[in-house]
Amino acid sequence: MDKYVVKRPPGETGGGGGGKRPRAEEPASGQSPWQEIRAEGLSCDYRLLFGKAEADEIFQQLEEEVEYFEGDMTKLHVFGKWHDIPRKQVTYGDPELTYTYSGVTFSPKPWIPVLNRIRDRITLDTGHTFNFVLINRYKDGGDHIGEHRDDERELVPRSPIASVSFGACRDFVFRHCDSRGKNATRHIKPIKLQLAHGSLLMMKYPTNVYWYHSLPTRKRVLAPRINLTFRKVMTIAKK
Ligand SMILES: O=C(O)CCC(=O)C(=O)O
Repeated sequence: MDKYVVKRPPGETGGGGGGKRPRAEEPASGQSPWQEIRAEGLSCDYRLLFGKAEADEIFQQLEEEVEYFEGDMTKLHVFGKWHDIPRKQVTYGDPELTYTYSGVTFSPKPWIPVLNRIRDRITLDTGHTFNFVLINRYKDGGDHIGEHRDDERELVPRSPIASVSFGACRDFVFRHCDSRGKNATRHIKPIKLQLAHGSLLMMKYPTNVYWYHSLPTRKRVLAPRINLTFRKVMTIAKK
């Protein structure tokens, strides 16, 4: 199977039900209907969570209030070598939590009001709660994130990841684990989405078991983008 499906609720007009690249229109205010993105082993839901005016305001607040990691925290350990990450990054969350990503263990900074505002909105909208967020800031289309899965051991098994985006609309690509690189055993088409300003992508189980995702470089994109992935991390009692 190399097809995926974008479903809209019955009666929904405009855009049809099988578009390949879900790109949300911008309603004057508030939310758009959910688009269900389904393929073998992939289950995601996408919608505009914030209308333009609110998304603009939140983007500005994030720019003013989020403090990104500096120094050694801006490096990644990949195949035995340290690299500067091609974007800015930081984690916020409940005290005591830690999260290891590409060889680096992150301790979250304490929650700030703008992050609680976004987190509360996601919970209101989806019923899911989150205790941790990883924030990535891409200054322009040269900044990117390589193919990976969000399958860290610290995550609560089967919990969804809520990915909220502000700023420049960027392409986001899912690739099935059997269809990667020279050793691919199957030909499953990648799934390409565009993540718009104020949008929410819910990545549900088992998406991160079978599918890698990336945000590729896009030289024509000149504006910044901020992405926040809200996660549920296990709290382990300290001895
Ligand atoms: O910026 C994005 O949309 C992707 C971020 C991401 O892949 C991650 O936080 O794991």
